[in-house]
Amino acid sequence: MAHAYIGFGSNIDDRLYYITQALRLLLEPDSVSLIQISSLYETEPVGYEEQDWFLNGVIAVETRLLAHQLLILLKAIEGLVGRRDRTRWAPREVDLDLLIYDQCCINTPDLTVPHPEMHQRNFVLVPFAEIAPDVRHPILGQNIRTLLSNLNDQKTVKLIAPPLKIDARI
Ligand code: A4P
Ligand code: MG
Repeated sequence: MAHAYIGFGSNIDDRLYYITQALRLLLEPDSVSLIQISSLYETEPVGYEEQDWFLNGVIAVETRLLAHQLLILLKAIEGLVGRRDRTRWAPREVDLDLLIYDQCCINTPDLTVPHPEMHQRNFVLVPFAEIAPDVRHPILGQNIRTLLSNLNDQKTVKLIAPPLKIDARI
């Protein structure tokens, strides 16, 4: 079994609905089980700034899927939840990013792990540090707590709700 960390985010319409649906679908098959889920954070947009604020969080899972299989599942769920194709960094119904997969370093056209921007983003590191501060970044060699304390990202990340209770059976 592998341990993986997945970032989730949404900044369109009913953000909570999209995130809840996506996480339910992810945990429905036996191949992915939830270990931990962070609180929900409302976050200022990074990159393209003329868009609504996001809801973001991070989950820890245990899975028998290989990293590429997990990515395929994440992309399929984004589609099922209703994500429409737009330009990169555009607003989205739901975005599921594979942040870390064990201590693997993967660099293929479809998949880069660890996620290449995770260590530069408050909206990833704040929820990640809440649930797994001691996880080591396989390339940078520092844990999540240290990456966060060294990060100088001025973007606002506000804690707004406790962890969602996901019932995969509903
Ligand atoms: N891909 C490669 N590696 C990965 C990975 N580790 N996890 C490929 C997920 N996908 C990965 O992704 C484009 C392609 O990346 C996929 O086809 C996959 O094969 P996408 O989700 O379709 O497009 P995107 O999300 O628009 O682009 P990208 O580069 O993934 O952007 P990010 O990094 O996801 O950033 N601000 C706030 N506050 N909160 C946010 O959540 N998100 C973004 C998007 C920008 N600003 C944000 C937020
Ligand atoms: Mg993405």
